[in-house]
Amino acid sequence: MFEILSDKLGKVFRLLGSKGRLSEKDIEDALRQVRLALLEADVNFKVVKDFTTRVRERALGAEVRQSLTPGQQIIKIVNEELIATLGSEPGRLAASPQPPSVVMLVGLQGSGKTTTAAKLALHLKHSGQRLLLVAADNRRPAAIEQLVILGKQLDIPVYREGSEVPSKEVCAHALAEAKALAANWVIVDTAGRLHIDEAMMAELTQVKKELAPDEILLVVDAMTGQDAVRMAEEFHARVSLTGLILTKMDGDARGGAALSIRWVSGVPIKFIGIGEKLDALEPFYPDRLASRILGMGDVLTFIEKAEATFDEQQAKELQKKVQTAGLDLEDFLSQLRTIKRMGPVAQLVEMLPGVSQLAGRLPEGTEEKQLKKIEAIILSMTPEERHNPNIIGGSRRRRIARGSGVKPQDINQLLNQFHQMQKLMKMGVRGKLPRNLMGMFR
Ligand SMILES: Nc1nc2c(ncn2[C@@H]2O[C@H](COP(=O)(O)OP(=O)(O)OP(=O)(O)O)[C@@H](O)[C@H]2O)c(=O)[nH]1
Ligand SMILES: [Mg+2]
Repeated sequence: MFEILSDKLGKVFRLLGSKGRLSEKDIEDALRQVRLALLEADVNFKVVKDFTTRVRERALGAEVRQSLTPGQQIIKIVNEELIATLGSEPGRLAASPQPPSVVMLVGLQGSGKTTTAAKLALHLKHSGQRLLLVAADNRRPAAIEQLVILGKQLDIPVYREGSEVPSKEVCAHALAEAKALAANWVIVDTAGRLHIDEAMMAELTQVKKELAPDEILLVVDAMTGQDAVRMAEEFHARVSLTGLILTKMDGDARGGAALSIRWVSGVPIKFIGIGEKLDALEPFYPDRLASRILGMGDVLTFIEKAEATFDEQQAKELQKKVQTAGLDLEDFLSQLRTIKRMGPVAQLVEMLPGVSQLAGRLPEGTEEKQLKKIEAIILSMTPEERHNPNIIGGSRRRRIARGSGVKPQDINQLLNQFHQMQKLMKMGVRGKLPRNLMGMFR
């Protein structure tokens, strides 16, 4: 969903990262690009305006100017402000102190309420909860059947009555049934309409009164863009929502709804639906979505892992070296060994943005082999060559190739990768660690 936006932001950041010092103009230019990218992604203009104001204030402040890696600092600020826009808290359901906890799902026709009711039930069942699903959509008999079928698939009981019984009564009876079954969560599917209208709101208000739900979640189709945002505002004004579930996040919409809805409506996003299957529901983590949008994949997890392995002192020394003398192949080798200590390369590579695709094309074990090869080459060099690879000419190359059992071209390739990595390292050691890895598999 966020590919285009991700792509555009990636370009802006690469440009920023390639500069040592940033002038005010560099920052303004970058911000203009970020703003355009967000508007093109259909993000609400007020959200864009607010967001860029916050980022500008911080980007022009001391935090960035005093930093040795201003490009990185700006990415960090964008990431943090993006998280703030998405709502800093991860999505969680409020449980009632007196079970059962009641979740009421509302939304327009076709937004995914019935599917989401089943998904949510499965999600809670996985964490050991006892569920009751309630078919309170009596607008058409098929809607009741749909939930009953889903309940059967999941082996979760569904409370239903005939479609002539008013929803309000169905709900009252369902609560009694939940107590009888000792269910601690009740999930209620309600009827949707094509448009918000009085009849719909009146019915929802009645059902709400009957249920006294702990959560009233609006199910919105993320594919509908800014309509979804307006919908959330309107529903919230009428029935006081406690949260949002964005469905069809697996679709190819531009992502504007997801990015605007929290900020505009003030209602937190609690879950996202990412497919038609019943396990395609995820709790909403603003930080994860932000890093996905910034094209950082699971880099944060990766950096944490790397930091844990890479001892603090070693990292500092390396950073100092990069800023003064530059990095040599000895450092490259020690970094390589650190990476090896971090575990199976394939698993690490999967966490890296863009690389997982590449890794998918490599035959199993290739990365490890590649690492061994690089290690052999560097070990066949003299300390002088490792420190200053520029002196490696034709005859030295042949000698190293013989010593490590590779072709002279392999040495060229390694040296090219090393130069690329050197450039990246100059932009900041820690944040760029994952990219160094990438360089080696190119
Ligand atoms: N790709 C995708 N499809 C979804 C998702 N959630 C729901 N759907 C599909 O959206 C369609 C409508 O889903 P329903 O759950 O029937 O929607 P509803 O809100 O209950 O609809 P009404 O009861 O008619 O108001 C179905 O085809 C679902 O499979 C999702 O996260 N991703
Ligand atoms: Mg339905």
